[in-house]
Amino acid sequence: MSSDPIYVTRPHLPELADVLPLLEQIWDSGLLTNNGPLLQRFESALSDYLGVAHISLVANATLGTTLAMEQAGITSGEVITTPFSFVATSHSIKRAGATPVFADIDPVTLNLDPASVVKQITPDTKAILAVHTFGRPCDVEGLKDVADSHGLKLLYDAAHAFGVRKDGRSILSYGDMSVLSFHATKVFNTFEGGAVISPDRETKEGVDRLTNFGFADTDSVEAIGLNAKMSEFNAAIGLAQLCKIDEVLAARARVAERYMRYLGDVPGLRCASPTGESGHNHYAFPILVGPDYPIDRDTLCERLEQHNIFARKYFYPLISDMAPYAQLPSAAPKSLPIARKVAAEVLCLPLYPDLDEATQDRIIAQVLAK
Ligand code: T4K
Repeated sequence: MSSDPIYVTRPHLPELADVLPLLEQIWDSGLLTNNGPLLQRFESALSDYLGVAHISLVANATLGTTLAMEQAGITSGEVITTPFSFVATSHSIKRAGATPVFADIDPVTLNLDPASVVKQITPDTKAILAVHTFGRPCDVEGLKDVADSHGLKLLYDAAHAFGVRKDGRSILSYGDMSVLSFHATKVFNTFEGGAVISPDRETKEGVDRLTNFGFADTDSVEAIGLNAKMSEFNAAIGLAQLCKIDEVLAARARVAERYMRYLGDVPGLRCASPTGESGHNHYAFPILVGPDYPIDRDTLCERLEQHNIFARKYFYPLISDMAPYAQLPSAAPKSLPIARKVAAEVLCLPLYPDLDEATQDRIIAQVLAK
């Protein structure tokens, strides 16, 4: 049996044969960044693939979400968000100039619970920033009702949600704006990268300006933008990745379905991102290690590590327990009971397209061991 370390994810790399002609174009043209030809091609190809019209490519999702907040006018006041996410979600709110306010999550979807969001609304609330956690769609209708009835903007951190669809429609088309991540660890990667999805051309142009220092044209700067541009190299990787993305998604589904077959009925374990739902991208395979399982989550994680299997506690600790946020009133220990329980039980098992069955069997055997 191989003892090579098994990480929670292993980035999918494009075929070199698909990348090299694109790199040659960069070398020939000398155009390395600043809205170059490959970036424009990638934006258009992605727009066709995802079925959303207005995409702005960015350097990463953290900058993308910060700029989306700014473009939506959310630069002060409060933004209601989930504590059960990667810390970048709250950092983007703070970086845009607003304050995160944490609401609790739904125990089944692990996404922001609209009923808990309502309880946190104050006269200072400006927006909701929800996360399609592990690629599972939020209650988009419930959140829209809350946002509409209180005059709030609704933005989605869709870092995990590449290719996810709901009712035949891209999940990225819900809400005011959405932001994808193309980080190495994501379903679709450009090494580093991301995209902001806007509802119309005018909003997209606003995001594009903010991404490029606020330049409207060579002679005029209209906003205090950032440098959040994607380079031609990352765009080349993205174009090459698109050639194989359907195979990647199918391979992820096979791995997830196999986990489900072996772990779906284990007493005390809940597979929290069920397979079989249409429009799923199998971003991760989170299990919840409950009190009826023979050992607790941390002990299971350590047991796996002893066998060179590096599952990850995404997302523990909660963002609301991290130093920059722990003093906020909405982060109080008695708040957020469901998020707290989930964070104490969650463990994401390794899932990536070329996880072979023998390696997956090693993981499953350790989860099932008495
Ligand atoms: N919103 C949400 C909900 C997010 O999950 C994220 C990012 C963001 C926003 C922000 O998106 P970006 O600004 O990054 O576009 C990782 C990623 O760095 C982070 O992007 C991701 N979420 C988060 C969930 O995971 P770490 O610190 O846990 O990653 P790391 O380096 O420990 O990698 C995990 C495992 O992956 C490693 O054990 C080995 C493997 N790996 C990783 C990399 C980077 C590789 O095999 N190759 C690699 O190149 O944060």
